[in-house]
Amino acid sequence: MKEKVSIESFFTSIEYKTTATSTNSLLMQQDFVNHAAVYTFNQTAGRGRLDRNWVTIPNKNLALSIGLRSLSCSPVWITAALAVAAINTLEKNGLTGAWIKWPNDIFVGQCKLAGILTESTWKNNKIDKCIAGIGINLNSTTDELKTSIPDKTATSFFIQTGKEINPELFTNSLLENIVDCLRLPENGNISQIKQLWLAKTKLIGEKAEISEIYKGSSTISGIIENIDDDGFLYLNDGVKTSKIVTGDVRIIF
Ligand code: BT5
Repeated sequence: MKEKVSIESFFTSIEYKTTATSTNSLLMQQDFVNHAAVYTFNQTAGRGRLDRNWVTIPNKNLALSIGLRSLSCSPVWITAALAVAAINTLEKNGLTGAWIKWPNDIFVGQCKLAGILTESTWKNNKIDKCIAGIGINLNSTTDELKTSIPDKTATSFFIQTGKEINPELFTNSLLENIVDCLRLPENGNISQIKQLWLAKTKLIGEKAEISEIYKGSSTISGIIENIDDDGFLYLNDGVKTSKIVTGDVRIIF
């Protein structure tokens, strides 16, 4: 077991913003040293993958991004570390049953509670900055989410537990868990974080439909067999196994 590292010694800066357009975009523009974190409870132009919108109900939900200069593993496992850390934090605060939906979502049942966006910039064929941002619905109500999010599958900590949570305390605890999880991969060895990730995902062995977003959203369905060390998913459609690079997964319950 590694000795614990405090968030203050891991991050060279932890910045709280009363409002921000997108915490990922903020860190993209900053010339931070080592590791930095930025968070707000009022993100006005949150981004998902493929320029989709990420909605933050003002002062109810968390938008947090971390920026890393040196990586001990590929960005896929940074996303995984954030997801595992988020689930650990939710569990510690009494929300059980949250699970990771590959590649970047946290669900409870069939509803989305959080999403992660990991982006990198490159210099001299090396990653210069890796920015991983997580949006978590904390205290929003069913009505607030229903009126703001088009696909109507969103949920929150409050909806799931019936309890409001102190966003500041949650953020602090999440950052502590993030530091613990980010320190697991060493020299590219991702076995520990992969094991934890696998324990928190429901996907392996499940019947699913996947739309492969970079292939004109063509859809394939079958049984999810595996995820490899590069974070790619393997789906068997009954005839053959295909490698899925990225996509939107729907488990067929
Ligand atoms: C994501 O994209 O789920 C990644 C979201 C990352 C947000 C964080 S917040 C901090 C940082 N700063 C940013 O600007 N972004 C990151 P994707 O898998 O593409 O899912 C986007 C879809 O989720 C949308 O098209 C909606 O259908 C749905 N959605 C949007 N807001 C939601 C919310 N608050 N709760 C649940 N679902 C939501």
